[in-house]
Amino acid sequence: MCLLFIFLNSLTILAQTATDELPADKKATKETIALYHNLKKLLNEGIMFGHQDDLAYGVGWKYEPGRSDIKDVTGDYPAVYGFELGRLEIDQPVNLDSVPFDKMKSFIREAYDRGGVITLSWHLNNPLTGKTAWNPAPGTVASVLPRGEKNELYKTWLDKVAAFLFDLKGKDGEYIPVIFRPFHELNGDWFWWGGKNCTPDELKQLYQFTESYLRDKKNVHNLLYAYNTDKFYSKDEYLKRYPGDEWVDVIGFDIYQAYNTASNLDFIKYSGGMLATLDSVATERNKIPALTEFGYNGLKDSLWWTNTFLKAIAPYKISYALAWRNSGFRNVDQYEFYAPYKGQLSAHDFVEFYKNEKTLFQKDVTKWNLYNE
Ligand code: BMA
Repeated sequence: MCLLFIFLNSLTILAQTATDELPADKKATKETIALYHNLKKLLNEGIMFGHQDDLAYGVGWKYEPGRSDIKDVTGDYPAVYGFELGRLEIDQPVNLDSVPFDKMKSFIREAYDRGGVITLSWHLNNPLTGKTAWNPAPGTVASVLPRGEKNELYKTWLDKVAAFLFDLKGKDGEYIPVIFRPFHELNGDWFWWGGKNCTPDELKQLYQFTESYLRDKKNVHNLLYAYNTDKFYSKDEYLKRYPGDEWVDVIGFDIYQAYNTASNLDFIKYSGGMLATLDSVATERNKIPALTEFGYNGLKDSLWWTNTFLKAIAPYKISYALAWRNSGFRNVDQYEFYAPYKGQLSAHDFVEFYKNEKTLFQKDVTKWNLYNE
């Protein structure tokens, strides 16, 4: 009896610890905290499928209300919806992939109303040169940090991000929680914030400055923060630019089936190694692991979803996997799509992937009521 009491008591303590646990933003809204807890719980249920710009356009269509390539193929929406803020900072009405920001806000509200998860990336321009995110001019990160010549400019850019986030509200006026994924692929050399273009310490300061400005100065409290590398080869490399546990909620990396992971077998092998490392970092640091971007452009393998992708991800605990955007065909040889569309070669197999018990789509997560404890 007494032992049973102690056992039940310790279970209660464990349960309390889990629900008392807070994300990086200790003042996060209750919906954001609920999402944070539920994402952790869902790690035991399966992997949510996500798709960038899913509601905005697909292969051969743009801005058709309610449409989604994923829905065309499976009858259901993805569980996670990625959108992109690039060019918001320079007051453009449309982002760098031609999605109008006002439409983006409606898509976000629509996805949230269905109980979906929202994540935002930001390919922000280079503040030092005025060129794009892909302009790795030396000294850019230093120029953005406090006392740098572009710090004031950068703050005005963050003001615009904050204004965008304040405009995301649900039906009861609550702020819509968002997984914010700034400075992604931060170990690669192609973005001004990445790899050899700044020191690891500068990147950490940039991440921390950005987060504390949004959270503590602007009082944005509907964000979970994602730390996001590209491919990596060791735990040390993965953590080299990590800003610290107190700044991060979600940890992830991006991987495409291309270059040195172009074959199915290499993709399974390399992503498996990275996912194993990610899982162990997530467990040690109590973070939410995610495959923050993935894709096999053109999907030229009719069984890719079950024979390659599922084999690559199923052994691991991952909150979600976000397929990159279906921008479509420019001509027969020039195309960009990472999810199937109706009639596409891998569409049939994608339905099998959808039916697999490991994968979660909109209908699965709606039941979980992710924004309530
Ligand atoms: C890249 C490509 C580009 C796009 C950019 C930002 O991976 O999809 O076409 O402009 O992401 O979304």
